Amino acid sequence: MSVLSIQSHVVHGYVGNKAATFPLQLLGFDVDPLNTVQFSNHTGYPVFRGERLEGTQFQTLVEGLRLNGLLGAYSHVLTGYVGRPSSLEAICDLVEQLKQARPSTTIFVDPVMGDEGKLYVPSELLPIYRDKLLRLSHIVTPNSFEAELLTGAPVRTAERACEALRQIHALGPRVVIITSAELEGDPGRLHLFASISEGGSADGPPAPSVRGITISFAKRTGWFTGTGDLFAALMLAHLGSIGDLTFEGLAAGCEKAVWTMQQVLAKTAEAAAEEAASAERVGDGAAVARARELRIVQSRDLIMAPQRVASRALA
Ligand code: PLP
Ligand code: PXL
Repeated sequence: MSVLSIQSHVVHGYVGNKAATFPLQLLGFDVDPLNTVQFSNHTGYPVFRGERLEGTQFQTLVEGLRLNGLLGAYSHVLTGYVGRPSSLEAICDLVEQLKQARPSTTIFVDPVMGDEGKLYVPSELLPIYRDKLLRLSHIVTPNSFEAELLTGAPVRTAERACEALRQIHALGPRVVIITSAELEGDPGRLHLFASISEGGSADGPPAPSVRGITISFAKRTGWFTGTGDLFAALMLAHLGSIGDLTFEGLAAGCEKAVWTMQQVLAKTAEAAAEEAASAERVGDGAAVARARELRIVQSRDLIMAPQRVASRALA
């Protein structure tokens, strides 16, 4: 199992490829990180420095891989934060090539666009995800804001979440996971909704049979950065190859990934509490951000031995 992981790199801290690579390795995957940006730290710090990869630089790296025959070796492609339309277009071209070189490659797309009502990428990325990359993908993990962007309507009730799952299936992917929706009348909790369209081929039109699950958990996001990136990596590892994936496998994968997220966030919150509070008192924003970095290395034993939370089947 080997993953081409197309995400950001930060020198300090744990977002993007820094959040995804080590957990994937712990779970038995070889990881080839292709870094879409190289920043000093994530953009939630008071300052950051660094550079974004140009579309042409991306293509140069891909060319090197192709000339050595390395593109056919990936069992999975994972895409995360991409800051430029030209890079996302180049990723669509690459995914098409990879699917030709090895049709069984699982294409896992985290359509990173924003959170809590705010876009943090150029708005030109939305039609490229919606009309192009999702069509090429097998598994997608939008948060509720991204699901709203992709479907054009709010996701604030369980009924609407189920409709959004079906609408996103119709854009191409066989598996859709809305990672965290806050529902009307249920503040302080988040809900994951996941579904698989069964019966069709991996690349055929979505089969009419769609089965889903939901998981509810206490809200802790917003406070941490990189949670979505870690979650996508865990999901990829626990779902395995799309060709072998069943409804039962989807449920088990989500239950394990959510359990691990809760453990990592609990460990992070515990370690951060004192440090972040004293940094906040003196108004040191960088120290607060640093205190809240995900404790991924410290969580290695938990990542390697996932337990399961409870899920409920959707009607
Ligand atoms: N926190 C927990 C406990 C989760 O289980 C998940 C995903 O299921 C997340 C955070 C990820 O949420 P987001 O994608 O909004 O960062
Ligand atoms: O986790 C999202 C993310 C990824 N990559 C970089 C970021 C952030 C969020 O701030 O700054 C570089």
